[in-house]
Amino acid sequence: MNNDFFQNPPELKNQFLDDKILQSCLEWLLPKEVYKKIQKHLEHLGQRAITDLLQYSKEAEANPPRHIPYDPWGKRIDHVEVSQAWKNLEVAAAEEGIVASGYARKYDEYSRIYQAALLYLYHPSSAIFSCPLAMTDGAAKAFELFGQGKLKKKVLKHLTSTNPKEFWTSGQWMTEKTGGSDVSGTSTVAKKVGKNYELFGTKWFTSASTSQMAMLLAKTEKGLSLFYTEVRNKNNQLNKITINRLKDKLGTKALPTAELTLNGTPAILIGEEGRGVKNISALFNITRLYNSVCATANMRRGYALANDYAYKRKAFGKLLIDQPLHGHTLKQIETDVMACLFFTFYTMGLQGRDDLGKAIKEEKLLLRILTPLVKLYTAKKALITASEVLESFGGAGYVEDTGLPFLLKEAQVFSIWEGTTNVLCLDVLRSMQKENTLPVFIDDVKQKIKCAGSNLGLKKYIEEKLLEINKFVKDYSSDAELFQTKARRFSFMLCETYIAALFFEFESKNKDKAMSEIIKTWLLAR
Ligand code: UCC
Repeated sequence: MNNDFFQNPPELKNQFLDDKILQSCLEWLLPKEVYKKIQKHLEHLGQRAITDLLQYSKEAEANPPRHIPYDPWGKRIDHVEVSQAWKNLEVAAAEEGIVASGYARKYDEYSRIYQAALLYLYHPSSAIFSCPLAMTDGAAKAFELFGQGKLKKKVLKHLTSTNPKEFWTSGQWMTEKTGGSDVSGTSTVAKKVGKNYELFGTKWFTSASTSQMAMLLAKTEKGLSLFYTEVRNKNNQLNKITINRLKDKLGTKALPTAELTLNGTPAILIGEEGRGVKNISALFNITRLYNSVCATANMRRGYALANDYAYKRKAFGKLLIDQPLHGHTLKQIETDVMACLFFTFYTMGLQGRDDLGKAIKEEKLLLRILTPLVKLYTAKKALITASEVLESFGGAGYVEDTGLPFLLKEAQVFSIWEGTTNVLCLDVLRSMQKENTLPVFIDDVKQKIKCAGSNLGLKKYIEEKLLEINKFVKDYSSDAELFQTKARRFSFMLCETYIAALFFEFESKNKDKAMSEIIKTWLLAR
């Protein structure tokens, strides 16, 4: 018996050049000249994702943050120590313009698609620094919509800077002990002092406790309202904030998520008083899109590793890739990556149009319903995919130092934070009831299958789904409670109908056989 036997580990290639699905999607969604202009940057980031960023990400994971409540002499300091690697990931995020690209709007309405591509390449090698970036972008959006005067200018300048020395990240402190889904139970109080406020309360889940600022909800006489606070004062001390402890989480280990208490923290009201939930929805609709991009990116990283390994590992006398069932399993993963990528990037494109005020009423409504849909769908798919990816490595997928379990632990968070699957399904119903989004959704799908596509199987599938959706609404909409119990099935049905419609439209323009094969496999699995 040869006891020198070992397996060759999976290797990653340039994460842009190696990703034909991403390239096809960008080719489809972007004008030629825009795609041409951004390719160099994507190639550069695709390379960083397998070199320095990957290394930082591993180091940041191996050196999680530490809360130091007191200095050696007994003074309360609440220092959160983070690794140099985590700091490097922040520098890289600023330099690469992950948030800034969405606001510099160099590529007009296509800037969000460009941003999505950057985030997609950055995220899997970021130790989830993408989380602070999501909240930063959300805060920038909230400021763009509701901010005023000098403060708006100052905050936007920091949040959208590409200079690491100027760049700020923002926290989003919503969750209290009563829970993260039903924020109506928020007990943090805002007391008016002069023109501004002081906040008192405890925030139970505050990701990115090292951010320079945070957006949060607190109660005033008129109800829940949205506030802005700077985490540190001019002397770089916490602004009347006590960090109680850091959370010990399943994954996202490098991310300093804290429980903290506000003891009169100075804050400024953003937007209309008493409209806190509505106003913060502008923020979490952005973080939900980030979540979708990152969930999809996690899937793609898993696929890249599993696929590479399948060309190296032999079992039963053949390479894994030549084992029909294993090869098919990998193809299924690839189809899910493509479905999630197309769904997410298309929705980001709508966000880009909305940012620029170019979205017409119907597009705004479409964006409203697609945002929870894409978030819930990609999050669930990411979890299933991560589990499948680990399995495709056999025992190695279950061993920590292969780095593979990381994919599964990270994937679990996507369906929890920024709205659980159920919360989002109910948001889909909310959007239908309050804003009548479904007719626009259906019209858009119908419009998409009017194009010159030739995939008749796909068209038939979509037409059947549209009938099913209609029947569903007819059967259940008179009984709100019953409709809620069916909301998951309904939401997933909407997602797959929309993905099919996107594929149909894509195929009418793109004749790449490899992409059509993936779409065929996707359809066969329905
Ligand atoms: O903070 C967290 C951790 C941060 C980590 C960030 C990671 C980022 C991703 C990283 C990628 C790698 S976790 C906490 C997350 N929590 C949430 O996301 C909240 C989840 N809960 C919900 O979404 C609920 O559905 C609530 C809070 C919105 C429900 O509250 P209410 O009070 O029952 O809401 P209402 O009364 O139904 O809605 C109040 C208003 C209504 O408008 P008006 O008043 O005009 O009728 C709604 O139509 O808000 C409107 N509204 C929305 N508008 C509610 N949801 C939305 C929406 N999504 N879009 C637009």
